[in-house]
Amino acid sequence: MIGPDIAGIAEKLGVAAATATAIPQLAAETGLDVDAAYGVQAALLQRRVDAGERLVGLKMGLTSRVKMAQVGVDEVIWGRLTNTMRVPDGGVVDRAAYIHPRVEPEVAFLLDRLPEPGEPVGDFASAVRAVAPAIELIDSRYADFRFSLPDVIADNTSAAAFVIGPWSPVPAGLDNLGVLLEVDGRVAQVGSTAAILGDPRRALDEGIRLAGRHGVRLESGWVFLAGAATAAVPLRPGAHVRAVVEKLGTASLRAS
Ligand code: OOG
Ligand code: MG
Repeated sequence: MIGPDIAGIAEKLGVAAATATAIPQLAAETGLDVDAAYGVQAALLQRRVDAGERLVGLKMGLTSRVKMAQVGVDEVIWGRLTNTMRVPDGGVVDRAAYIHPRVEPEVAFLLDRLPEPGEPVGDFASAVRAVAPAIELIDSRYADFRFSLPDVIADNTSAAAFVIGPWSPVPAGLDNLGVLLEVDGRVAQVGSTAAILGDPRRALDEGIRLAGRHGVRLESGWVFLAGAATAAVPLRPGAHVRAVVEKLGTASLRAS
């Protein structure tokens, strides 16, 4: 049997993102499994690199129960971040460039010295140079924001844009910090970093392990998003969004 057409699927997803046009789910129809879906993701990244973008980090997805429940997929996943997805803190995103964008509060790590493949992170403070509050803008390329596990992996885990707030030195504990998502000055979501695998530091171990399975090794200088601590909320035109993480501060964006 011939396997799924990885390049063809990447092309469909790439065009959907570039033109902000939703497409039907495609994993069931094409026989795409999780491994092949990460292959599509790699092909999507290659398209971006060919267009001049740079890989700048990695993001985790579905590291919290609320996120799993919101999208109906219960596996931890990871995706790739490129330089053009980064929006300056306080910057404006063009709402019309996305299909049905949602925002969610995240914790970001600036990676430093990573262990050899197969070795545990051990000392978190030497693996991570700094931490920051962050916002991720996700935008599933599938109609109605509905997808299966291989579908969302192939779609680079809905990655679309991200904002990193001010970096701070790694604090003693990261496991129980309050998290707020505010829209136009009103609290839209409340949570705790404990929602992220019990402790967001665990997201790094998972990222190293899961990306390693697909031959991707995390690098010093990369940004790493640990996954949202709360459900995501739709980004409305004109909205002003702030993610506040206790002790770390605030990241913000505005939608045009
Ligand atoms: C998948 C991406 C999930 C997170 O932080 O959990 C994610 C989605 O919700 O569309 O980025
Ligand atoms: Mg996220």
